Amino acid sequence: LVLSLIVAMVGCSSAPSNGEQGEAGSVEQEKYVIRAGIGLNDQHPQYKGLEIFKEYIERESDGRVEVQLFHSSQLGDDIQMMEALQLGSQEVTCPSSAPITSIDKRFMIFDLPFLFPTEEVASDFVDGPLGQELLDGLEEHGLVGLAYWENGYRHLTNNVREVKTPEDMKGLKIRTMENQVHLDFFRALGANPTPMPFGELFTAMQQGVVDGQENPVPTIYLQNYPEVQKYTTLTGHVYSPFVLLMSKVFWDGLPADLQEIVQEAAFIARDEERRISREYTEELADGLREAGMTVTELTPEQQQMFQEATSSTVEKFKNEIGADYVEQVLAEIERLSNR
Ligand code: KDG
Repeated sequence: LVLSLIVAMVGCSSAPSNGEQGEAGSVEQEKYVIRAGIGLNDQHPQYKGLEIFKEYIERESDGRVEVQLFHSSQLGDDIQMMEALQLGSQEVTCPSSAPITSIDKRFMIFDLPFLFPTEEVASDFVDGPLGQELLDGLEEHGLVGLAYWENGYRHLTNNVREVKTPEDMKGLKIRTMENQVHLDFFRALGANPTPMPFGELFTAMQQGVVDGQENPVPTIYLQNYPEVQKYTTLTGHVYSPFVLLMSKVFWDGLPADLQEIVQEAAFIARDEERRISREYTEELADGLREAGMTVTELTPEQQQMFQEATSSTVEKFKNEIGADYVEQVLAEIERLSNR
């Protein structure tokens, strides 16, 4: 009786976690838990993508893998979550490419202003050989790049004045992502950039710590920025991809058949996430107007003024990233644009 009680107690306390087997001596297969955390909230296309990722993995693995989702920086900010992946204490995150530049500065190419003419060219680029090369380079830093999802073209919001030209940017305190190119870009426009994790942004705008920020339309709308911001200018200054990352420690411990399922899930969810993101981008510019914001579209001349005012950033970071590499990237974008 004592022996069977002990066996029962041990059985209860050893809920299988990553890579652990079920009860001793049983033929049960190993169980895995993937904790996936993001900064955006559960209304955003990124979270909808994660729901598809979860559903596919849990179904195809027959319950051998459980995927737990955390939004709104519940597990930390982008940089903290990437570090947790490197340590193996979290399994998945999906930052914008910008904070990844602290790991590999070649990711700065995505922060160069006015680089991608359309979303289609951007996604063809990231899904092509140069995008894959960047993902492959993450492995030596303890990260597996599963796929590029879409954040989209970033636009400016602020609470001080309508911005139509670089002149209107003078002195505005703008939150940027934690990224050198963005800082330089906003300094070149005469603004006063403040890098800050995404999770602190809403309160910073509410309390007037910053006057504004820049993010794609779905984020501006779904994170309720119209409550604390009056003006949106559709600058489209940068195209941000998301990078779906997995901890390499965790990946290496997954059996090959589960690795395959995870990779397939990343691609299936990517296609759907991009579709939803583009749909929301189209619909929600009007949503911003309905929510009381002044939404300003730039004329081609005004757009050109922004481009000229930030051309020094492109020149400066070309050398920092590697001139030959940047030339290769520009040639590929040119090729994809002219197909
Ligand atoms: O979930 C992603 C967010 O954490 C963040 O990357 C969003 O673009 C973003 C920003 O402005 O920080």
